[in-house]
Amino acid sequence: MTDNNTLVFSIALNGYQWRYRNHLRSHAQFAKKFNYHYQVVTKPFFSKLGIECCWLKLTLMHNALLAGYKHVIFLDADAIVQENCPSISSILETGKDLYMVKGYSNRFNSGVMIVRNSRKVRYWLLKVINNRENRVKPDNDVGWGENSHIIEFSKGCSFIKELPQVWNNTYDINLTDYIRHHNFGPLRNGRLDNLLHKTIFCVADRLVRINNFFTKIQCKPVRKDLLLIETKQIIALYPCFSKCVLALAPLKKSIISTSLKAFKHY
Ligand SMILES: [Mn+2]
Repeated sequence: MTDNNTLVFSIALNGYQWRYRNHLRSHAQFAKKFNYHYQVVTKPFFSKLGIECCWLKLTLMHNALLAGYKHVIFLDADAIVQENCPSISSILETGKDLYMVKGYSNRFNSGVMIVRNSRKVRYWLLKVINNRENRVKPDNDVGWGENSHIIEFSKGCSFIKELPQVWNNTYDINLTDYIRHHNFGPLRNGRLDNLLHKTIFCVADRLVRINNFFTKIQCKPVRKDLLLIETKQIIALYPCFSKCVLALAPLKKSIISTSLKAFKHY
């Protein structure tokens, strides 16, 4: 079965474009196989958000849903889609709009997110984004990025479905999986690989600190809305986040304007 109203996207900034090029190629092949629309975001090459650029996955996903995609699949740049990965039609269930897998700490991992467009899920995404400055409970904290908030706000959500580990395998080296995610878990075991990832991670973090330092000494106002600024820049560069290329039924204008009002809180 093919679905031409589905978007597969990934974000690869701060050197991930180069480091994970083979992983990104596997995303494109998967999308092509099922006739999904595919977009990898590789610009701006360096994000001023540094390691916090992962929040862009949520703002861009929200925009793609507003643009009218029926389904949106987000894949972390360090996730590789295997050739045996089936179409998402095999997992979709009535009443379930967000599909994720739990990692080795038994908490949801946001490296693979499959979304069915609904008012509920769009509202939920905005809620998570708008709470990004607020602390999460220690049990839900993973230390950085948006994953902690995803874990916190997933609790008690009836429209979220936990998928089997094959859809985002972060720790079982022997599993015949569909998507293998080389995050900080046991699947990333090469010393050189770890070093490379750490270097990219630290450089991105330092660049942001240096930039913030110069902003301070130049007495420029700190741009708290950097996430919104970069989201807008990316939307201008990549039309699929503002206009569904193959949309059959774009969302009604009234829904879009309501959601855009909520966006102002970014
Ligand atoms: Mn990852």
